[in-house]
Amino acid sequence: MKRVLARSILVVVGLLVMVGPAAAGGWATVRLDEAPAAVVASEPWQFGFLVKQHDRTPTNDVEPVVRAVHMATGEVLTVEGEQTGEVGHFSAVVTFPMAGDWKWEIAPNPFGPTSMETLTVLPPAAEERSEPARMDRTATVTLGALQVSFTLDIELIAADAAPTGQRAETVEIVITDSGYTPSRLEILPGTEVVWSNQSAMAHDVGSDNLGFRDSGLLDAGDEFRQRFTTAGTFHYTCGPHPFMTGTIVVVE
Ligand SMILES: [Cu+2]
Repeated sequence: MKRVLARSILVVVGLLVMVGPAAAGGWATVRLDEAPAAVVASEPWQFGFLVKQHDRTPTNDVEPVVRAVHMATGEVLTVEGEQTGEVGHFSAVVTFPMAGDWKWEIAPNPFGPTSMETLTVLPPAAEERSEPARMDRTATVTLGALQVSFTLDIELIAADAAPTGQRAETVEIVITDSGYTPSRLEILPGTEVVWSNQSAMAHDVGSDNLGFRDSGLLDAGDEFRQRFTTAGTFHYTCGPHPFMTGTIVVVE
């Protein structure tokens, strides 16, 4: 009899451990004080953010970690947040080592992360010196910028000229509190996917690997658009509610 009782207690303890974080209050959101302005590589960027349990109650009882991944190289950067000011408010300083697109998230441990809108970090401003080597580099950068704006112009003209019927398709995924609908979507390359948050709560769309840019937190009624140009399978998850998952399959 004693042994049976002991085993039952062990089972109960085991269950409690498994539901621990969920029972302790489930989930939290992280919102930046303000949208990032121009963030430049090699320059410290300080920002503040608010952590709210259930997107409602500010809490200091978390250990926020900022995690960023460079989309082209996979380089990872982590920084801890520090509590400052009102309850639930933290700040952090991040210095991105290189320019480019950085996926990033803030995880208010023990709660799951909120993924932030993917950030394009700018290259450091060209230093104005007269050394020949630096002049060369500046010229290359300027040429690159010219090429970019040139390409954009062509795309705009093409979009205007194309008859409606020939425009690339747009497909909608509806976000509700029970998940993404449809949760699995097959599309052709060039299709634009629009996630539309039709729930009363905030959710996000964060690609699991480096598949596509993240949405950042989407409030009720917000949309996030992403065009898929290359074939592949792209899994994504809602940071605050990791049971919400979806898959985009781009078929050739
Ligand atoms: Cu969600």
